[in-house]
Amino acid sequence: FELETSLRQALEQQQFILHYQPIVSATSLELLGFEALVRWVHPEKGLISPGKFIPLAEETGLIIPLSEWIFQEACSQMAQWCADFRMASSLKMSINIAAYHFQSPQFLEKIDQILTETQLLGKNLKLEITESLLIKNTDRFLSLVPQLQQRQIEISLDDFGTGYSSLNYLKRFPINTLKIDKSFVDGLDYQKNQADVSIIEAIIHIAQSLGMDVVAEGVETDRQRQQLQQLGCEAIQGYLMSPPLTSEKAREFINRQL
Ligand code: G
Ligand code: G
Ligand code: MN
Ligand code: NA
Repeated sequence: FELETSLRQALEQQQFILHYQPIVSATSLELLGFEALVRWVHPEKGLISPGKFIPLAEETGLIIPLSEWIFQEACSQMAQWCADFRMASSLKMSINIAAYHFQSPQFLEKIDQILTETQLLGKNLKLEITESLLIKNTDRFLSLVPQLQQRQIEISLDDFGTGYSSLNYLKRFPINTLKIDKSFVDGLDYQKNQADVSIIEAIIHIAQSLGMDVVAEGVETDRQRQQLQQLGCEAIQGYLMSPPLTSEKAREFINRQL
């Protein structure tokens, strides 16, 4: 509860920041967008990773105001880049969506409000949801989809393959992008694990046949990048290209694209 009090204070005192990790083309390395990743800059403890405080925020209900702040911040940032860089209008900002936030009745209304305020277009936004969120909230998802599509907001399925991936779900749900989990990408190095190669191949085939794109996460070596490219994966994200970056560093990353 001590941490809960400080989490509440952290929100009031704006101790959260977003980092942005580039997502690039596997072939040309051209920038396609960023994934927003939240961090807590604790006055004494320094940077705290979301793995440590998101679960607590979920238990305490603080996840809603925190998620709304994340959404607001990521959209303002993207709108700023769109205003400053011509090429940024083709980029997508991916935001991780927490289950409670997704379930909140004001979810869509709040998105609309933020898009209006920031003047960001829906086509510059992508929502990252996990398989477990999808499976526990299928009705909610299906009722939101037409509204999101109307706004050209896309949806990625995060950590794909690690949860209860049901192929039946994939067929039924209009998801734009599958994010292949790092655990499979790890196995691509040095042919360490033939099973991982086969799984990635299968995921890419399924995605292609259902008209979805694929992003591979946690790409750390050029060998992994090459293999992914050969397997037909169009987009990659990982330390090979860049770790999550501060707003300033992400801006420099965009600048280098020009
Ligand atoms: O960036 P990092 O590796 O520390 O992220 C750890 C976990 O926290 C990841 O599973 C990621 O999806 C989650 N996470 C990071 N940023 C956010 C965020 O803004 N919102 C939510 N809901 N989860 C996040
Ligand atoms: O669960 P999700 O995919 O949203 O979380 C992404 C997490 O993976 C972030 O915490 C990010 O910091 C981390 N990450 C991104 N690229 C790499 C990478 O190449 N290697 C490792 N080990 N972690 C990465
Ligand atoms: Mn993610
Ligand atoms: Na992931």
